Amino acid sequence: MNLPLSDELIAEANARELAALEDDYDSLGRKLSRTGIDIDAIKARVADFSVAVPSWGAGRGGTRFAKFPIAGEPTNIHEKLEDCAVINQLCRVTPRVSPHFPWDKVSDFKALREEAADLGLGFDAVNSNTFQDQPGQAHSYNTGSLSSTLEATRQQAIEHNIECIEIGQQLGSRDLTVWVGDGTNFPGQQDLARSLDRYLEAAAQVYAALPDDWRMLLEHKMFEPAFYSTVISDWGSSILAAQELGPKAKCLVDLGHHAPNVNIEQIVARLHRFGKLGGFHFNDSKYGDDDLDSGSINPHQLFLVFNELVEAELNPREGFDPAYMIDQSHNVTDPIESMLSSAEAITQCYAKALLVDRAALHGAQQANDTMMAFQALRRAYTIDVAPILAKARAEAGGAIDVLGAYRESRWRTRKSQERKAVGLGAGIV
Ligand code: PSV
Ligand code: MN
Repeated sequence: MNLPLSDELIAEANARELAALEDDYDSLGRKLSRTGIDIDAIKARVADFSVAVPSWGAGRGGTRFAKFPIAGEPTNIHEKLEDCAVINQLCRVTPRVSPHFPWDKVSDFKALREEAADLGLGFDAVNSNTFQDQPGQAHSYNTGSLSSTLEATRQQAIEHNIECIEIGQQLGSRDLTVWVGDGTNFPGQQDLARSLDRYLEAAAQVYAALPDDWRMLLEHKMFEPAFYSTVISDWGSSILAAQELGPKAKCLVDLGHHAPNVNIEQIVARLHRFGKLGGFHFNDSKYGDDDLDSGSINPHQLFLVFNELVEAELNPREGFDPAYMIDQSHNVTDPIESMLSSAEAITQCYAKALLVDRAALHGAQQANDTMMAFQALRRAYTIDVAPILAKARAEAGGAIDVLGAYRESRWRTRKSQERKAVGLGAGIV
């Protein structure tokens, strides 16, 4: 393996932090043991946890209005993989990359898989893109894609999704994530029922091309780019479509794709109850699909989502194996730093959810003791689990202080001397 940062740099940085970490870890261990929790057992669960990073998250996303690139940003999938390898080398919880096509298209996917493996990375869900037109494309998606009224356009979208599956097979993926931007901006623009019929009929053809051990993850989104209606607008449409398509179709929850204030943790519980919880796109939002860093606005909601996921782990329904992924747009930070910070926030919420005294919670729920049920969650939420994560990371070869070690490596400055500048213009790629 050929990891991008020097192991010595990480080891030296860790040596400076180790004594304080041991002290904090031991102190937390004593505190947890008073309530019968073995800190090493929690650390082992944390060490097993992982979340994929999106290839498109390695660059500055920009908004509809502008993009402000930084020097040293990756300009192609090879450079994106390098940056993802830096993230995983430091935090050790992001060993897989989720690619997006055609953005990440190369001529030799076998070689790309080997290149990733050499960087300590594998591939996660492949994402199709039928929400933009590409140069030379025969049919525009301006009428939608899988739900377009135009047969040739639907066919093109079906073929693109099938091509993504074929690419994914070469990369070692086993999930196809399908998000369509299909929808309308005006009342009456499309027949709301018939557009769903067309989507279902086309999606069934993609589903039919799935290998036996593959899943199709349906990602819903209530608005943008369509602002009046979207075809797969909410978890209801998503689960109905997944049920109609078959057992390999599951729902993917992107935290930013709901109506404001909706109870996402309840959606998670519902989807799990019906065996349809397939995956997540973690991010945070204040107003809509803001794609802000995970846990930066509402870490408590993230904790409550993980609380449901730990409940789900304890009561698995058929095929419970959600694909965890980050999906963010970094507009004002170094994307590597944002993903390091998000991976930490996500793993912290998982660790806190593991600390919930389930017997106390379930007992209080059964006895209708509202305050004690709430306190069972609150007690876990307020524990600072950072030493558990840092220790698990250091033991796996990662950095105790991920951002400190990253800055010390001067990775971005070094890359700014090697990589060509990315163009201006808006949008994620
Ligand atoms: C759509 O907003 C989305 O969340 C989907 O996951 C896309 O594939 C991704 O963002 C990247 O644009
Ligand atoms: Mn998403």
